[in-house]
Amino acid sequence: MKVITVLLLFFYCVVSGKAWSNEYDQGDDGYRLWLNYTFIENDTQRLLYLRQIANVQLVGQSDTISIIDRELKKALPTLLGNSINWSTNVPQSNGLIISKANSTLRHNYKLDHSLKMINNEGFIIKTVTDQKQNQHVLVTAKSDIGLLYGTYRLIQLMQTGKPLSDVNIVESPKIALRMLNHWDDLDRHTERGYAGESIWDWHKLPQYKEQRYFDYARANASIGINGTVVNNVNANSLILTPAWLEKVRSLADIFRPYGIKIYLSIKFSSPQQIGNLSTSDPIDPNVQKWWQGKAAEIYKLIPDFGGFLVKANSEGQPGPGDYGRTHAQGANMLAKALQPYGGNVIWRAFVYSHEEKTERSLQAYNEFVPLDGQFEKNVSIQVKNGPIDFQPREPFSPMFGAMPKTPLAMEFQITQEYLGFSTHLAYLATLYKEVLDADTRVKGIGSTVAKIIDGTLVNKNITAIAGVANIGSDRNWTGHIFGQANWYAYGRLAWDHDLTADEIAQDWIKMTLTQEQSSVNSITNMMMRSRENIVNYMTPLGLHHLMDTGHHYGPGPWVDNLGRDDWNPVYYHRADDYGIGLDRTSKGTNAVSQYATYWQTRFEDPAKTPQPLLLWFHHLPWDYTMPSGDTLWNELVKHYYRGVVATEQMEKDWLAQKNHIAPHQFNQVKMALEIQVEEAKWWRDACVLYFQTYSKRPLPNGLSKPDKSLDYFKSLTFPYAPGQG
Ligand code: GCW
Repeated sequence: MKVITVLLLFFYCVVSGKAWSNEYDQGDDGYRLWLNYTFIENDTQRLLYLRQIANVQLVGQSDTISIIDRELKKALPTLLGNSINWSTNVPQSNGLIISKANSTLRHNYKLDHSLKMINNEGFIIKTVTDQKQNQHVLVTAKSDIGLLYGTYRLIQLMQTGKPLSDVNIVESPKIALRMLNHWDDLDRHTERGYAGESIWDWHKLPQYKEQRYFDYARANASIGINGTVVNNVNANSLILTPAWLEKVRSLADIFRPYGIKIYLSIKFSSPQQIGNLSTSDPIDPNVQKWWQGKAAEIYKLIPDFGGFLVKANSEGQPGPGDYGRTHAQGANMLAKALQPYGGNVIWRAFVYSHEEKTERSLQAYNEFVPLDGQFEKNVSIQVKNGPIDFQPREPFSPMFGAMPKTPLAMEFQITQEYLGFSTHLAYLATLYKEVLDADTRVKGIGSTVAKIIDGTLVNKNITAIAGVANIGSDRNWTGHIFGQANWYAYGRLAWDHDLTADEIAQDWIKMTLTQEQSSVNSITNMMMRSRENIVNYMTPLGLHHLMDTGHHYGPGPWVDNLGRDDWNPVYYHRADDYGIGLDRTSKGTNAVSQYATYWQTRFEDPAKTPQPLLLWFHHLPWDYTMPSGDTLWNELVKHYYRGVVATEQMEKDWLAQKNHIAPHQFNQVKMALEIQVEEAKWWRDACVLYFQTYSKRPLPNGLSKPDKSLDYFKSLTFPYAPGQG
């Protein structure tokens, strides 16, 4: 009897993936990410799927096809709670066919038109009827990788309860290089990483291939990420030595069948550091030869190596500027070394210098825009979404649209350096969308940032997008369960920037947390508001860079003693007895001049500047009248308080989901939210008290006073805060 009960219980757990019987069995701990193939509870939907695809024919032979095979064998029986018939022939009744487009398929199912619309990574998912009147779901593509992407999409449709009865999806990625950038050091420290150590255990590579590397590749492939830069842009030249290249090769071999190319961040001074040369000057023939030799060595090991990512002459990194050469001269020297093999150079535009007296937000544009047209065709310039540095909110970088002859890649930050590390719930798809959809107006209405990076506004050789990864050795990959949503959303948007943040959130929740619709709605709601909450309690109304020194953890608006002006928060908020904000109009730093006329006229005038960016562009008196009729001071304070109230609400909303979420996941988020509520108050109180020393005005009526003093907040130190540079 006992045995039967245990067996039944075991069976139930396996099938439902949802029974948590005791404290050691807490259900999903987050490791599975969105590839959570739980039994589809809805009987009608499940039966429908079973009728449609219980017979599967997978055609082809390659490592990628084997991955598809494994994925389907993992997903289908679990999702459907039933066994599936696998066959090498066309299903004799309704079924699923996965096959590259051959002439029979083209002819039988009239695929020619659809095939013309997809590129090599694209896929078609289509309901078709064969001569015997059987209905099949057909997944087809031009390549095995396309089939893999199509398979993941099919599984996603099922995980999210979408119908397969009349499906007709014809899709290709809108951007060619969809990359993750890991800021991982070779000693496993991760710069701005908050999810444990680096996932790369370099010491044990090349031989020891952790399961996590395969799971990483699988997760990325499932959302269409096809490139990864495995080491920090603050690079260590060791990565290019033979022993390390062997390690890199080992990872590249794992990633290849998942369609992921490996890239490396390189140190510009490598010829001196590891090549025994006396210079790294890009016009020196020996330096050029050294890089050519290095490229040859790399491609021998990794024939599909993606290329180099370069941070040069930025924050102390070496670069062509050390020899009086331009970024173009530096990038082109590397580009030429990679050209014989089809590799790319991705050169970062994140440069600023405090010797340069121009205000920081102008500097990247000033340095790069004059070089437009001078780069080799395999170079793209990677630009951070805003002109400063991944703040909770920034305007779009004026570089987008200003270099029509140069491919510009987007750099987003997925890791939450300035958004509460891995304890604050910040769904970043809303931030990404805000930037991608921003209309630069450089070529009239509709000149969105997305169209500039995907090459539709001006044709580009290379289209690319990068996300600074939030992945680490933590069991749940990203520290915060909701950090997974940002990895996921980044991938989905890199593939298709026309998706909405809302629909991506819903998919992610259904695939990761719960299928219960009321829960999905409530959690979507939390996610959609989460980033704005953070803006409110950290940097409302266009304020920015108020984070504390070095580690960027918590508030430090008072910091004014760092070696460089532009590392000090006071440089950015400029609070004084008169008012607050940085005047970037023509009367101030004139950063507005870098935008198209449409935006110049708006940003120049506080009444026309979008309110969320007000203090980014203007220094305004404390009594400035806001559109609400309130004073600027009152509005500012109210935003801070609103941010806290909304965070408390988010906590309540989460607690109400208890019965719908696996206990382990539920508790992780609950604990993080407790921290977040505390820290939201900390941000609010520290900032309000500090700004009050200038405004000298009382808090608006009805708001309770902070219970700690400004001195208390100033006294806090965090010597071992994670992720420091
Ligand atoms: O956001 C800043 C970070 C640095 C980082 C730099 C960059 C990798 O504080 O840690 O360095 O940007 O993007 O290069």
